[in-house]
Amino acid sequence: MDAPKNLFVTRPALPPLSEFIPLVEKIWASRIVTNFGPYHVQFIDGLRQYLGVEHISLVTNATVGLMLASRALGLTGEVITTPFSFVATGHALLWAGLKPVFVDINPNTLNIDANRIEAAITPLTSGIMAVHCYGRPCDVEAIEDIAKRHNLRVIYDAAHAFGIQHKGRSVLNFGDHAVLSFHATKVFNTLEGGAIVSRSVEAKLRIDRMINYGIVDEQTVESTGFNAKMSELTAALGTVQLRHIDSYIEQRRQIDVRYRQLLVNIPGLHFVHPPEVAPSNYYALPILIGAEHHRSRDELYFRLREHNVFARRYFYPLVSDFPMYAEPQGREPVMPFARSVASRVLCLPMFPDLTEGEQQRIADVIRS
Ligand code: T4K
Repeated sequence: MDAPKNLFVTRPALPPLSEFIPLVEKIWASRIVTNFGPYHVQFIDGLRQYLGVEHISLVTNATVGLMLASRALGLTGEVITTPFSFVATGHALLWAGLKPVFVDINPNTLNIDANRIEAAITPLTSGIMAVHCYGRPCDVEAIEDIAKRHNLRVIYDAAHAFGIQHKGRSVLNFGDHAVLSFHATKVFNTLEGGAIVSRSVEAKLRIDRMINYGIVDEQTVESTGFNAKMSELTAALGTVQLRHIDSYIEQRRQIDVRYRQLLVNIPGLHFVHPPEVAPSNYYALPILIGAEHHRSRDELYFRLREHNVFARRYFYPLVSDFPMYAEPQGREPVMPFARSVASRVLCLPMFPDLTEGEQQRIADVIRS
């Protein structure tokens, strides 16, 4: 008998190739292939409308976006952040020459616990980099209040937060900058890519120069900028993906509903997000495996792998546990909630074309 098909934690949603090819032909004919060409402009317009944000700059990926946003804001010294994220969040700070200071998470939202931020502020703190983990909004009002009172800048790592609304407006409108990822693994993807959302036209202009070596004009360079420009091919793909994003999210919603039916009443298996939490983009399907489950989280992870189901422990280990973040002995941050969640979390396959049969297969392995 053939081995069952590999089911990965995610699979990029791609539009019909026939929709993309005519755009590639136009790019080939025009020879305008990068440096803020017509598809770049068109993609920005589409995103502004879809997301409900004013000022957007396109970048090659979110990691570089986070790094450049930190530089553009002139952050120095220490930046308060969450340990429960993909390693890119911390790495972007290190690349910007900053020291990440890790603060524990709220065990319900898995986002940085705003109530613990003030205790971590020192005279060296210049900013906060918070993550809307799995697309669930941070406590943006509390963070804004703290930032105002302590004169700190705020960057949201919104890699997971495409299309997320908070109290009737885009969550991307909070903070000095919010940074999206359009990586293949994301709800909205352009293979690689990302965007930086700015609060003002001046801030956007600073970012636009920052992603183009700091160039103002042929004779003027205002900052030590970088090259983070999105190519025309990527931007063109983005314009096509925008036509399909609503259906991708709807398919994800249906998968989320089915998982909750298939995995109901399993002792020790808890969904991170209650079903009533809305609106979501259904970026991931994180579950927590507690002591009452008949397997540990890692036993379940390996059991699924034996059946060709490649669930992932996002985010384990904690960012703060990687060697480049090590603190001298006795000065390690104490973060019991983040540590506990990292030891129990498992993200199940979640992508638009996951079939009912495949979901049943995953549920059968978990129950067996
Ligand atoms: N901030 C946060 C909070 C993030 O989660 C991320 C990225 C970033 C910042 C940085 O964003 P970017 O700089 O990437 O724009 C993946 C992604 O590479 C990464 O973008 C993502 N977060 C992270 C959560 O997941 P890996 O190393 O776990 O990916 P990988 O290659 O193991 O892929 C996961 C599964 O996806 C594979 O098992 C199969 C499937 N897959 C993957 C790719 C790349 C495909 O089916 N096709 C593909 O082309 O990091």
